[in-house]
Amino acid sequence: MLVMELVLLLSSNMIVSRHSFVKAIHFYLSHVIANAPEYPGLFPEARKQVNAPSMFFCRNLQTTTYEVVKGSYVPVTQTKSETANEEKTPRKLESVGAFQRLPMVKPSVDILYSALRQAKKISPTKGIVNIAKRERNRGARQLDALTKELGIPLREYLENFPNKKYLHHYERSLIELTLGDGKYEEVLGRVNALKKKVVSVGKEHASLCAKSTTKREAEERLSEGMKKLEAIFKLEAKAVDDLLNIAKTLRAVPVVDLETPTLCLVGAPNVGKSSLVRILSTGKPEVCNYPFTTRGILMGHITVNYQRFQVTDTPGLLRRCDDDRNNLEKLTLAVLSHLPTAVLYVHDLTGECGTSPSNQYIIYKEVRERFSNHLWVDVVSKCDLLQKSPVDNITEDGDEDSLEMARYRKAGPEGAILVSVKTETGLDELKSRVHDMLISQLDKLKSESASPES
Ligand SMILES: Nc1nc2c(ncn2[C@@H]2O[C@H](COP(=O)(O)OP(=O)(O)OP(=O)(O)O)[C@@H](O)[C@H]2O)c(=O)[nH]1
Ligand SMILES: [Mg+2]
Repeated sequence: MLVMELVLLLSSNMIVSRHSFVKAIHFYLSHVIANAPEYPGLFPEARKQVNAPSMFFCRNLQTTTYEVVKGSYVPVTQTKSETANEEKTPRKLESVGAFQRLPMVKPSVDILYSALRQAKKISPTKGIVNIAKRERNRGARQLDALTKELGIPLREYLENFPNKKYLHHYERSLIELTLGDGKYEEVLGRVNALKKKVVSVGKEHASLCAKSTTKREAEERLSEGMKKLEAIFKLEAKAVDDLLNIAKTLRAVPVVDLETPTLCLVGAPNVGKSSLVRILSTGKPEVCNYPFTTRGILMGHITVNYQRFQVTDTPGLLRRCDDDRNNLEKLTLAVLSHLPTAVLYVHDLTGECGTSPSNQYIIYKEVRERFSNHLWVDVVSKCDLLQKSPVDNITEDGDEDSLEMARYRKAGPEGAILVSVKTETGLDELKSRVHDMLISQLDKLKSESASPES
């Protein structure tokens, strides 16, 4: 680089005096030596300069000023515009509801056969008398039409399926957890590749057809192009059908309104969450005596004094670290992390559900701590089965943690309501506590949306 600068200087007649020539040589040598590790003490000021923009002592040579950007020198003009682009206000995250706006994807066979039908209807431009010309015109137009009919729906899907990074955090998590990590982008990538292939092959064959010299040649090229486009589309058609399934799955995810207070039922698997959702709301989730009956986020509604609230049933949480959690458990954590919910935490101390009270206590402590900013009500379920408490005597000589766990095993966390959906015990108190909490949640949401930060 420096040699080139020197040659440039020498050849451009810009070094007008002997003095400048000597200075140029000095400058060149100083840079070479300053960069040589074996001469650390030489030309200290040049050594300082090697990390600074090159300076030129000849008029008109330096046309732009340079500054350091990300460790390399970039002309200021370029830097400014680039930085301006980078500093553009980041695009706002979408609110929830993006899945309801997904385009309707047609099955790949429908796209293909409708495209073939439309293309075959195309007739040559009127007024062409020469048979060969007319035929090649027809062929090129049909191939062009087929390319468009196949490519346009794909382009529309690509434009209307949102970029995951602009989605609300909750919906982004739902995409990852319900479809699998990277699946969404992978399928869109395949659709994009198919679109590009269709366009390039379609164009190529249309142009070949347009160059035919005889009617027969034009017909052959048309038929060849049609077959090729059909084959290409069929080969990768699964990408379109995968996209259709993605849209179906995402559209089926319950719609959450962020401005409506939401009650979220949380607890270990099989503790009776769904049974309570059925009692408290319009939601009718499946109830079964095995863990992970609830395999997604289910929504119901409660109406109190004309005010509508949402209720979500969630999959159960097991005692394990986050890395080991399955996607169902991660869904529950995503709801708690990204939606403004009040929590109804369900504890089953009967030993029926499959998770021991001690393990439930550990899960509870962790979740309670992690989501300490949520409004919260605890409920001990299946109290019809709790004839005798599992721990009769709480020994006062244990440490504080074990005492707390012993108390938990006896009656759940402090203030928990004991309920049974079988005998209807405690349900009135539960409903009243839930309603109070949802009203408080409503006030909380109102004050948050009124605050300048929000
Ligand atoms: N005896 C009794 N059984 C109950 C009560 N509540 C729920 N059950 C039973 O407990 C089992 C689990 O109930 P679910 O409501 O499906 O529990 P869940 O927490 O939603 O379970 P997952 O969705 O698998 O996490 C079912 O067999 C219910 O009939 C109750 O109050 N008393
Ligand atoms: Mg359930």
